[in-house]
Amino acid sequence: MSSLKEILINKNITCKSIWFMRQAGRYLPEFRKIRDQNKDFIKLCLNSALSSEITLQPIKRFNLDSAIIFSDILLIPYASGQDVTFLKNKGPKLGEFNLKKFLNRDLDIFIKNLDPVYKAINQARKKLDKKKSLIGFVGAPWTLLVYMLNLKEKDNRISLSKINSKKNNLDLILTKLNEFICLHIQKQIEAGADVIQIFDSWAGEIPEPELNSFCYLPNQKIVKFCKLNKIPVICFPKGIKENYANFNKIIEPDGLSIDYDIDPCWAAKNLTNVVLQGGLHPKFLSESDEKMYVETKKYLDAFKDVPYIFNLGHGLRPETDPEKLNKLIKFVRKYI
Ligand code: 1CP
Repeated sequence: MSSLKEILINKNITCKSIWFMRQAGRYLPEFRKIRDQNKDFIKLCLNSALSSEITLQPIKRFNLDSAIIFSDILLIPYASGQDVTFLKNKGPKLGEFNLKKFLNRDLDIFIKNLDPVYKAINQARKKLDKKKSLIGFVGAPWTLLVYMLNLKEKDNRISLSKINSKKNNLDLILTKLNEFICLHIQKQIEAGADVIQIFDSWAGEIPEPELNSFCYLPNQKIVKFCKLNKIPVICFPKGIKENYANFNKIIEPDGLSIDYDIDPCWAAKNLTNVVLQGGLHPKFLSESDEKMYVETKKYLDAFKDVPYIFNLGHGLRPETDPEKLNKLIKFVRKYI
C-alpha cells in the first residue's frame, strides 16, 4: 500500500508522506516547455499522453510520494457544456451559464467529453511506482459555482447578489452538479486513481449562515459517495477558519487539508479523528532557507504525534524556484 493510503486508511503515524497541491505545472520548466507549445489549456488537459507525462514530472524530479493527475476543476463545467477558456496571466473565463442546457446535459456526453482524463489517469498509473498514490480530484460544488456563475468580482470578493438571483433554481443546480462530480470521481477511480481530493478553494467566502447549505452538505454528499466506493478522501475547505472543527465533525473525511490561516497547534488539538494535511504558507518558499525551515518545523512539531501528510496551505505558486522546493523536501524528509 502507498504511504498516503497507509496514513489515510490505517492512520499509521510512523508512515510519513509528502506531496504538494499544484505540484504538476506552472512553476516547473519542463511543464512550461510543453505549455508554450500547447496554447489551449483545455486541449492540453484533454491530451492524455501529455497530461500523464506532466502528472509524472514532479515525481521524476523530486521523488514525491504521490502524483496528482494533471487536469483542472473547471473541466466539469466544460464537460457540462459551458464555454471555458484560460486567458494568459488572467486565469479562467467562463461563458454565460445556461440553466436549461446544464440541467438537461446527458451524462453519457458529459463522460465522453472527459474520457481523455480517464485515459491519462490509466497511463500515469501504469508508469507510477505501485508504492505511490495517484490522486484524482474534483472541485466542490460551491467553488465550481463561483466560476460557473461568475461570482468573483475584480477584488476577488464573491458577489452574493448574483447567487441570490438564482435562489429558486439553486437546489436543482446543486443536485445536478453533485451528479456530475460523483460520476467524475467514479470514473477517476475506475481509471486508477486511489485517493480523491475535494478542493473547496472559495469556501472561506461563504457567509456563516449559508455554510451548511453551500459547504457542509455538498461536501458531505461527496465524501459519503467516496466512502461507499471505498476510496480515501481528503477535503480542503479553504478559509473557513475555526469552522474547520465543525466541518470535520459533520463531514468526517479521511483527510483534512488545512490552509495557512489555521494554527497548527490549534489544529492538533481541535481537529481529531482525521488525518491532517498541509498548512505551510506557500509564500515561505520565496523567503530565506532559514525562515522556510523555521516555519516548516512548526507544522512538523505540532503534528509529530498524529498522522500527518506534509503539504502546503494552498497550491505552489508559479514563481516558486524548483530548487527551493527541493530543499524543503530534503528538510522534511530528514526531520520526519
Ligand atoms: O496557464 C496555465 O499554464 C494554466 C495554469 C493552470 C494549471 C497548471 C491552471 C489554470 N490549472 C492548472 C492545473 C490544476 N488545477 C491542477 C493540476 C494538478 C496539480 O498539480 O495540483 C489542479 C489540482 C488544479 C485545481 C484548481 N483549478 C483549483 C483548486 C486548487 C486551488 O489552487 O485553489 C482551482 C481554484 C482551479 C481553477 C484554476 N485553474 C487555473 C487557474 C489559474 C485557476 C485559479 C484561478 C483563480 O484563482 O480563480
